[in-house]
Amino acid sequence: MIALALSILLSTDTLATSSHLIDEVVVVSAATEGRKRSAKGQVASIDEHLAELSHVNLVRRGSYAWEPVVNNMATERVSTTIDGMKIFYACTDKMDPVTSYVESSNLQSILLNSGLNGNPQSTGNIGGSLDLKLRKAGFVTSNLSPLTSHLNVDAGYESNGHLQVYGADVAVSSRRFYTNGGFFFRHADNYKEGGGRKVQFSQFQKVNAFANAGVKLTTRDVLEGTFIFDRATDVGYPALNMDVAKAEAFITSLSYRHSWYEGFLNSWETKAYYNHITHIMDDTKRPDVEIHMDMPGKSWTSGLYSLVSASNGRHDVQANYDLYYNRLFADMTMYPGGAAPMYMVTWPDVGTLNTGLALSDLVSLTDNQSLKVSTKLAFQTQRLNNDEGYHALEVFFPGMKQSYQQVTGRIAANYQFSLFNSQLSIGAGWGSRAPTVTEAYGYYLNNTFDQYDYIGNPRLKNESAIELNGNYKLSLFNSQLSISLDANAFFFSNYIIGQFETRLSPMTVDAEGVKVYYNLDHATIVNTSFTTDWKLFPWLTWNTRLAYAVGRDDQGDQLPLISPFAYTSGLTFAYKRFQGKVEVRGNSKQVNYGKKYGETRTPAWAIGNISGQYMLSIAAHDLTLRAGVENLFDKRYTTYADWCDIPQKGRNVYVNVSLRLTP
Ligand SMILES: [Cu+2]
Repeated sequence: MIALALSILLSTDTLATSSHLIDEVVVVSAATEGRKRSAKGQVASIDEHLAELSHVNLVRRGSYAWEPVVNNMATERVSTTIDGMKIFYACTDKMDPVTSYVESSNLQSILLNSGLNGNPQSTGNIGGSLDLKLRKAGFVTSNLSPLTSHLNVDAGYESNGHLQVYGADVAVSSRRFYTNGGFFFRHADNYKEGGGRKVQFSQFQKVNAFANAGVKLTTRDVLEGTFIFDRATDVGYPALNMDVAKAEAFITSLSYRHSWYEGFLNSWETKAYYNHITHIMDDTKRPDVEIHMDMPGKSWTSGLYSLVSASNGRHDVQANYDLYYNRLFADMTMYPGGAAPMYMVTWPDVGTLNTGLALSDLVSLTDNQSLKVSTKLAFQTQRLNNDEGYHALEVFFPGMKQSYQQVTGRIAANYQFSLFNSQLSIGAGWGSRAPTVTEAYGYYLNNTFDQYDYIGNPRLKNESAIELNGNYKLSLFNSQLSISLDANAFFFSNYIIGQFETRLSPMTVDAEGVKVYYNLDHATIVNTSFTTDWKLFPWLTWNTRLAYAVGRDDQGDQLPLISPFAYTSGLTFAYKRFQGKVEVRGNSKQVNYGKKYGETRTPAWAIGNISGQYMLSIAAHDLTLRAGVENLFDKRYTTYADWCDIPQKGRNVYVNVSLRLTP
């Protein structure tokens, strides 16, 4: 296990991940034996790939752009980066998590660090961090062929919502140079819930183009550039009052890497990046809009990081310095019939300058013991650049400043011990986060989940948490059966959540009232899971996973959006080039739900899925055919994470084909 961890860390071109039990990877493109992967292959959406990670749940507001929740913590407590680049969403209603601005064809894999013990290049947060690893063709390393090239073509169709997916990309590599790039297109109409009723405003369309290139300046020096353009249009959000006319991202980076092939130092990579996001909401297609609104949002981020990796037989050290500047601006214009339009600034052009230093060391103590230690310290300055927005907020917080400084940090250690057929991992950490722009400076942001208008609070203190985690894995019967138990607990101080403010009245028609973000003295979130993986026969594997979580505030009341008891059980068959799977997944009735925070109880549900895959190779070309049925019995159901209880998809039959041509 440790040897594997070291070999992965030492090769700079593969995933820079330790195989500590707290880390998880889902492979997006190209099959890698033994790794998690969506049954739909590379045609699956990013959201479907994320769903394969056991620490991840997804909040749905429609059939597009689901919000990843890690360890039962949403966006505020999760860091998401693209190849180490910081990027911030531009919607005040969380319609566009960062993961919605990439496509499966852009990515090699998604790496999850659970909790506070993150890798230095993912900026880290209390709940965990997701790093989306870009797919780069890479240089030719063998002497057999000086030049290689591939052409990938993907096409997919899903019956429910007539989802169509088309993608094509090319890659060319030599010893000194590589480039790859391609296009991706998705289009879906309204989907049908179980029973056949159409869910209005659940359509979407997305186009994506990407390009990467690398050049070896010397045998030790590499220059790499990446570029992604992503545009979603006509995206419906059945759980919200508005849709999206356009959500567009432009993501680019340039990096320089020096490698050493002997000695303590391995590599030193410095990357500069820039991205911007434009998000335009649209309510013109909704039938009964009382007051039409325009609500655009914008996010710009530029930054750099410089990462040094070093190792000897005992230590694997990484040090990362990072710096970024982000600007977030959103406003709203309301058009009441007959009266003059009303204008307000909802995110007051907040400029955030953040800089930090992170260190990690994976120490091999003995052949069967290792210790991973990581730490980060960051300084942040925020300034409200829009005077109108600043003065509007100042009415509620007299004497508030126009700029704020925060210091955040984290430190964590994880010890892993292997003995014969078992592995034990225990860890502890402390970390803090600064309030988000919405939590600190948001202005009358309507939340359809509890029907309140939310106002930010510039006087919030940083939230912090102590994390304890443990994982035990046991292999039995010559490794044919593996059982693992996983648990983590987060003890928060100054937990940030919206609280009802009786003195204020709402702006949104039909809103229940106004909530302002405050710090709760303490809160607790505990996650547990139990997994078995049993190879019954060489051709048949049985996997089961059970998960249970609890979240409590300082009064002992339930926090909202905490998963009820969840289970998955599946049988995977493999015979020659064929692979098939049948599975059942479901949730128990939501016994503990955040009633105080406007959450309603979700009933129990269970669904069945089947999928199959057939691989064919002709000469050097590969053809993969996949087909399956989701929600086999067309059950009408909604999960605890479905915003405003919008129903999930009914029965869905899908087919897709991936072709890889190697001339
Ligand atoms: Cu939006």
